[in-house]
Amino acid sequence: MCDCPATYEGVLCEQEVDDCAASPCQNGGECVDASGSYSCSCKDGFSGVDCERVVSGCDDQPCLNASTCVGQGSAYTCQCKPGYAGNNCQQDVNECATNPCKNGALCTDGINKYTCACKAGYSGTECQTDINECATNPCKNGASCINGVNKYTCTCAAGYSGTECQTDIDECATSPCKNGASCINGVNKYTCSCSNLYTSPTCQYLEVKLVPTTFLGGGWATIATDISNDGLVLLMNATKGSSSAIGRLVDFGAANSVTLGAPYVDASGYGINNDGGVIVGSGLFDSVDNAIKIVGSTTSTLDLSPLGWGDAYTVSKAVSADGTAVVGTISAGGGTTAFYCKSGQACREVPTASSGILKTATSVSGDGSVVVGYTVGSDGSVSAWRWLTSTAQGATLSLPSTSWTLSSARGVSRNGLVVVGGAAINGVDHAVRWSGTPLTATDLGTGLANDTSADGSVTVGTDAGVPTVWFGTTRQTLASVIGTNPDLSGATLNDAVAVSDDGKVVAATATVSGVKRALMIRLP
Ligand SMILES: [Ca+2]
Ligand SMILES: [Ca+2]
Ligand SMILES: [Ca+2]
Repeated sequence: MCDCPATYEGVLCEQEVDDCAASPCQNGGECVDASGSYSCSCKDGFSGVDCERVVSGCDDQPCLNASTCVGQGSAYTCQCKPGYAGNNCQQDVNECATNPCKNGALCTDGINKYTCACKAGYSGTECQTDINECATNPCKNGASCINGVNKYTCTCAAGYSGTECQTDIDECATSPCKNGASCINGVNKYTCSCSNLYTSPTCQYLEVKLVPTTFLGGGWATIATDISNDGLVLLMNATKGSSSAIGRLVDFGAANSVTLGAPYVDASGYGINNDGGVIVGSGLFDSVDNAIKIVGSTTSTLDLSPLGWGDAYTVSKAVSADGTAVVGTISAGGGTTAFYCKSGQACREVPTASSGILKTATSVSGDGSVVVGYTVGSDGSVSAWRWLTSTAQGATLSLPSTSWTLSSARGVSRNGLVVVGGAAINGVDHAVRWSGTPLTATDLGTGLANDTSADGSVTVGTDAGVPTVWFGTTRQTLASVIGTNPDLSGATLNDAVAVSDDGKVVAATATVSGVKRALMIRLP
């Protein structure tokens, strides 16, 4: 018996072993025998030494990015993770491709996601939200806020400025207040704190006040006749048809009428005392004008009986600042003379050296001790006089030369030392001031002076219908002193009749739309 090598068999070891005998090839694989071995020729779809293994398309791990491979024989399908695409899931899907980011935001592609980098002013995942910059109420002082892109715009309320309207505009910055007035900055306005010389709103104008056309219900002309020594009360006559009434304008304020006691009907006022508490003039009673004195609300006729002129026309022309002395005229039988009535004394006729057919007392000093006026002679001469009531007789005011004629005294200063009036110089009317010791006439230029301040330094009058002011002997038209004042728009100044003791307030009359209107004027 032969001991055969491993790959042979048979009695004589003549036969090679058939290694395919055991059919090692699976799945239909064909076995090919060899010496001591075999090989399998596999059918399609199988592999391995014995064709034992089914061939798969996934064998080469074609699916990328952690996708799942599903083999179908040699074919395969990749089941991609979210965010990938392609047969082998090799492609990172561009989630930015659909432009998901709004309002100009920058899109950054990620794995199964995108990230939006918003432009300033936007928020939200997709930058879809316009941030409301007004939400924090950045606009101050009542401004309205307009929401913009990455910004806000404030529309300021009037009077404010700045990005956030935080600044109160200084309306005083332009120095709108004139004549040294202080300016108070307000909200969208300023207020000028005027000295009492000037009027609001900008203190640009000297204060003036016309008697309103509504005085006594309207339709009355008003004519200034005097001003109280303290400058607070303007006295005026109001006329309408044949009616006349006394009115006053108090401290540039409201005008009111002076109520007459019975039995007076119509009345006119010509003189007022220091504070306006005493008014003198004439009141109609029994069809005759009577010299009256109004103290407070009491009207009385002056008792002129010692003068013996009977039922004459009598008129009070002026009253002393202290209210105790009244001067005026008595007219009867074609003549007129002047009277002087002092409280506690019988009334007297004014004694003067000059005699004539008309003697008028025009003014009296503060304490009633000095009276001035003028006398018209039967020859047409006119002479000014001044009477110190402590003396027996008044003296004619001297004139410097024979070329001066027709002198008249119209006003006397409170201290009695300065007399103003007029005279004809070479036949031309001139304003005159008598002052000094002895009283000496000074030519103030053409015109007529009506009144002067307490010390005689400020004189008012009229030159050919143009109201005039003299500061000392320097003359100016009243209009030029006032300047262009809107309160006098359309007004033509006619006359300046009186000035306060301090020389600061003038009583005057203007014509507005054909109607006379009294006014107070503040001087600088
Ligand atoms: Ca992606
Ligand atoms: Ca916004
Ligand atoms: Ca302001």
